[in-house]
Amino acid sequence: MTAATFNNCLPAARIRTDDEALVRYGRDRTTSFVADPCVVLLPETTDEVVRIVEAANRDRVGLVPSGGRTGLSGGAVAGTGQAVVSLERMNRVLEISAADRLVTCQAGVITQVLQATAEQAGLFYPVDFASSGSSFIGGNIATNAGGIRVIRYGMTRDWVAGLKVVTGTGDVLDLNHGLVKNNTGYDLRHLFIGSEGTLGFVVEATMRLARPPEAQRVLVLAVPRLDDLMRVLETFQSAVDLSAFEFFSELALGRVLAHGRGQRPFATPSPFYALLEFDASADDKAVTAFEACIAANVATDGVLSQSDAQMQSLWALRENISESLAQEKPYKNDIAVRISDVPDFLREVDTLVKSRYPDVEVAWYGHIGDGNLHLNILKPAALSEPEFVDRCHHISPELFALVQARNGSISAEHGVGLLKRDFLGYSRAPEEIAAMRAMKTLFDPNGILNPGKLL
Ligand code: 2HG
Ligand code: ZN
Repeated sequence: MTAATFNNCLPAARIRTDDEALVRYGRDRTTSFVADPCVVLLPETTDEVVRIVEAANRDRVGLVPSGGRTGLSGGAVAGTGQAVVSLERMNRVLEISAADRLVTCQAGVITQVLQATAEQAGLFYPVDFASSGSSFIGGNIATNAGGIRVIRYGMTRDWVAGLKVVTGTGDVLDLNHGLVKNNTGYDLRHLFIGSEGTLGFVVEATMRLARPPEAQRVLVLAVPRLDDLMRVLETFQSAVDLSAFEFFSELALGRVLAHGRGQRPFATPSPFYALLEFDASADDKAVTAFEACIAANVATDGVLSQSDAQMQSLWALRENISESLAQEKPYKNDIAVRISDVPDFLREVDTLVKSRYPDVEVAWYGHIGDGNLHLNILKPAALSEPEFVDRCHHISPELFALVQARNGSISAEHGVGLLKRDFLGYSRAPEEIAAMRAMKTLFDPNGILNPGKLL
């Protein structure tokens, strides 16, 4: 395949074949897949995306949609001869309507820009995560990104009121138009959310906005046992509306501290920590819940933020974990079960890991209030990356069998991409996968969109 396929789609300056571009745009944050694109395309309009799709169909070139490339499942890794289509030039906020509480923007708008735009209009875009400074709204939609406040505000899907997509056939679908109520049959919008670029390019989105929250407080607790985390959750949830309920292990915290990205919250280390966020007006109730946790010995210490700066530094302990582990090239697991299954599931996974793989280190953390655990298996220094990945592929089936036994998800928020594609059957039934393939054929009959991902 050559870049010449796209010569009539875009001005030459936005068709890049230089090594710097091929390396930079060819991959996401994963490191174990080979990226080898032949060209990077930088469209500025929906028409240009349509022309790119038409040319790719004619010459059968695979197109890899590229946003902020913060993904952790290889969804934006371009294989040999494939063309990267970066949406970074489609980065305009098009309209904000306070009366509708809606903002319409192009796919390449950075999450933090969307948040700031909402704030300037006295509104609030609540979906938030550590990579919000570089992730794009289009990528968030393509992966149905979750993050740290799902317990209160839900996933990206819950905020998409309208969507413009270019399908694999080059059709432009303008879906739902920002309506609140629209019962006119299949809601195609939801098919494209979380489709990981396999059905179409998200080019524009209309996102819902909310009333800004009141001032928040962050509480970090020392929790002696994994099981106790759920007792802490129950105790607090019955007293206050939580905006976040996160957890992390001492091992995960240790890596953040070692990289100078945070300070120990209490003098005495604890095996696990819970991080809770709630409205400052609920302080008294939170203190009562905290005392109940101490009395029940499910928490042994705690620190409550007294200022915005302290709130940020407590959040840093959790939000900097992924980055602090990155150089150890961990094998990422992003799994979820129902909240009621979490305690037993945690015990099973912990037992499996400790008994079968005593020599691997596991950093535990995640959005435990959503039943979502990030379990990062750390690469022993002595193993090469391919050896390590191969070994983890042996661990994964056992772990995923436990997930499957509880009808859980092998990818709660990062998506399937290349990393989890071979394991999709642990979370989706054969009939579901067949239906997904049929949809893929409908919207992308020549299989040009993000080939090899998800299915
Ligand atoms: C987080 O919750 C992100 O910090 C990244 O989803 C998780 O790197 C990970 O495994
Ligand atoms: Zn996460």
